[in-house]
Amino acid sequence: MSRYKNIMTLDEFTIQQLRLFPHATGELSGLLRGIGLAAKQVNVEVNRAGLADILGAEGTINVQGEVVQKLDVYANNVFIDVLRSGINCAGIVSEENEEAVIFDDTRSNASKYVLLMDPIDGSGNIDVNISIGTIFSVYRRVSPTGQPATPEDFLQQGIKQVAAGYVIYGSSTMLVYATRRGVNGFTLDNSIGEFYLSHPDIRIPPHGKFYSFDNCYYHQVARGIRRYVDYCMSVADNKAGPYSNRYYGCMVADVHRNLLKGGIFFYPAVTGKPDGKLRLCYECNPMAFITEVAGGKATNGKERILDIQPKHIHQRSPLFIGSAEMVDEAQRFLR
Ligand code: AHM
Ligand code: MG
Repeated sequence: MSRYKNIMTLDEFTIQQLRLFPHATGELSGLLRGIGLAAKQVNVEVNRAGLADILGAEGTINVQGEVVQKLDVYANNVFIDVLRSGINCAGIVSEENEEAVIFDDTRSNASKYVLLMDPIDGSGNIDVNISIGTIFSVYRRVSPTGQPATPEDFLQQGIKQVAAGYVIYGSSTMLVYATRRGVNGFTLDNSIGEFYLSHPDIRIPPHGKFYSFDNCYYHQVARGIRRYVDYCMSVADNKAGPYSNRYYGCMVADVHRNLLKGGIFFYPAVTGKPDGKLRLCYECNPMAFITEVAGGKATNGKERILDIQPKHIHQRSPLFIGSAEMVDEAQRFLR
């Protein structure tokens, strides 16, 4: 029985979803519950991050006699360990690992899913106690089950995602995930360690008042983008504006706010970064999938993000993402 009357936990929700499909095996539900468990473990460590100096710097031995790890390394290990010991994932691609981590044991090889993730997004915020996130993306393998996962399993177009989500470690910790059926947000009740369905069926407003862009790049972007930024700030040209600027240095936090309130986030090509900064497979694609299911849009400026065929697991892509009308508006300036 739920602690809050008529509010489901993450586990209850995934099981309820499973019941809607009589032929479902429960594997995706199990994988999502594993992600929820890993997120709770990371959350505990995120909450202690401010004590890092007391507990010891990276590489030193802490009071428990353990080697202190950087939070992104720690989070990476937690997600890999939890999903490796489960039976619902055949392997993981992570921002922290050069190569895919293939689990290659009998139970994992039998799984039809693989996962891609950025264990800590916005890692520059860790030391200053500002929101950070975890991003994940789930695909059905293209290789046959019963064998180890292959590189092709991880190099699929974003449109093929089965589920995608993020965890935001903020003033509250939330897990938001999307399947084709919808986007749902769960808030962690720290006192009992359960995620509760706090934001059912999230829909992104078609227009909003926020633009999220690192203005330090203003002089390093294409002319069309400069003109679009001018438009965002304009009082005369922009009838709905000027838009307020919000930029946390954590895409998860920016996209999350825009998802709930309406807005646009963009990280375009800048001088020295011809493809921007963000990674296609485990940053742009999952956020694009969530945003599209919620009714928004995501493009690299020329092409829909979810249609891009990845060539390399760590490749980068420019990204314009958010409220549908605002992404369309931005695109008019890019042409
Ligand atoms: P990270 O995964 O190494 O933290 O990098 C991704 C982050 C995004 O969350 C954020 O929007 C961007 O990098 C900030 O970069 P910049 O400082 O160039 O604006
Ligand atoms: Mg990141």
